[in-house]
Amino acid sequence: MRTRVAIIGSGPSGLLLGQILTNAGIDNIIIDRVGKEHILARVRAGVLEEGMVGMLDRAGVGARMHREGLPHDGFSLAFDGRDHRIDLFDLTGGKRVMVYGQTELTLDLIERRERDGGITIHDAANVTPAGFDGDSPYLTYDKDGVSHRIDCDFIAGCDGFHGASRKAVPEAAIKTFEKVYPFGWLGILADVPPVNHELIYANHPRGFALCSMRSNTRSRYYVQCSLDDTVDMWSDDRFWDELRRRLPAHHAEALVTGPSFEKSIAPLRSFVAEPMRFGRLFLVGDAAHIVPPTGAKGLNLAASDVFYLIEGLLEFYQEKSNAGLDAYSAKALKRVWNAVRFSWSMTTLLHRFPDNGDFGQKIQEAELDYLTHSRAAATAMAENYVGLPY
Ligand code: FAS
Ligand code: PHB
Repeated sequence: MRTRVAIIGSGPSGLLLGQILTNAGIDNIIIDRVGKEHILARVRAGVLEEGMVGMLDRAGVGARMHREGLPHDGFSLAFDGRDHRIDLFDLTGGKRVMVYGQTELTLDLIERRERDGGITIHDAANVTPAGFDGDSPYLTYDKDGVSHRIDCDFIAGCDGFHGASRKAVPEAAIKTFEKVYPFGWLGILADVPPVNHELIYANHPRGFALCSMRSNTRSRYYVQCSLDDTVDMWSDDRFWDELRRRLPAHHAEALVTGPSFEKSIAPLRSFVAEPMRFGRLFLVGDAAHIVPPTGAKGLNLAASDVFYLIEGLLEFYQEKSNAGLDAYSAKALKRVWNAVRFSWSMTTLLHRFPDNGDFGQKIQEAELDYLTHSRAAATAMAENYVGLPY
């Protein structure tokens, strides 16, 4: 087989890149090691920056998001028994975020690709990028006991943190930066109305909690938990009780509970690989960087990576210029590090760290108090939350 751009990974990065390439008439193949059902069963992000909304519109898959998504003009910080709204729309001069589940946008992208007849190879084993240090890169993979090869002009490594792309890069050619946080997020989905019309990020001495949603009838809640915890240690009753204890009383009393239908624990880390380009291999999204979900940046960074890579590929094919591809890594990393910093700062501000002690809790509460009384401080948080420009 031969294509222009071979994309490893059929998550949001790979699907978004593939669709915009297809719309531009640039041939591409997506290959993934799992099936569509597995991809759609993953529950992840929920908050989209305007940049991501724009990229989904550009891909031609924004209709259901605009119909069913929830535009949010603000969120609340809860601490010391009270909460305070961060008015994103006012503080950023009219910007907002869109609440729309990653699962839904992934389905929208998959269905559009299928309608367009785009090639996606699922359940491919041993996907291996090769030859990307020259002008004739290719992939090899196994499927149904047969080995295959795809020759291409470029390889996009959209295969997430545990993927094959970054691992195919010679160790001497890549530098990684990592910080692992000493706790995880226990998340549930339940078909109950959200406790609030906007998100609530809670700092409590017992630990962080987040009240989010997928619709006006489906809630997404998280509590900080120990890395030693397992899902079966957390009954629904224990979860709801702990969430109530971490929220201000008026929210705890209003909380509508019910049976969860999804429950998982995610570890938190900050990770960046530099550079994000190796000859004709480009790392995109989680393959290149991971952020703690506290700042709602992970999925949104995938969109800005795709934006910069698309710029470079269109210039290459339409103007015979390498300038955009040569600029990809530096442009993407500048925005990545800003998001890594913001996600780190939100995580540091809102979570209970084992070695912080009471002094650390008081410092967090002082910073939260400053945030809720200083327009300058709130503006800095707001402009990072809605997303810095591409
Ligand atoms: P993805 O990991 O989504 O997709 C990678 C794809 O590559 C997968 O389909 C995988 O099967 C495939 N793949 C992997 N290895 C392969 C190989 N060797 N060969 C072929 N295919 C391979 N972000 C937020 O903003 N908010 C959140 O609340 C949030 N929660 C998260 C919870 C979890 C448990 C995780 C892991 C991430 C979470 N994220 C969150 C971040 C998440 O949304 C990512 O940013 C987003 O999925 C990035 O998309 P991709 O880069 O496409 O990577
Ligand atoms: C979610 O709805 O899953 C979500 C929202 C905001 C975050 C993290 C996760 O910061």
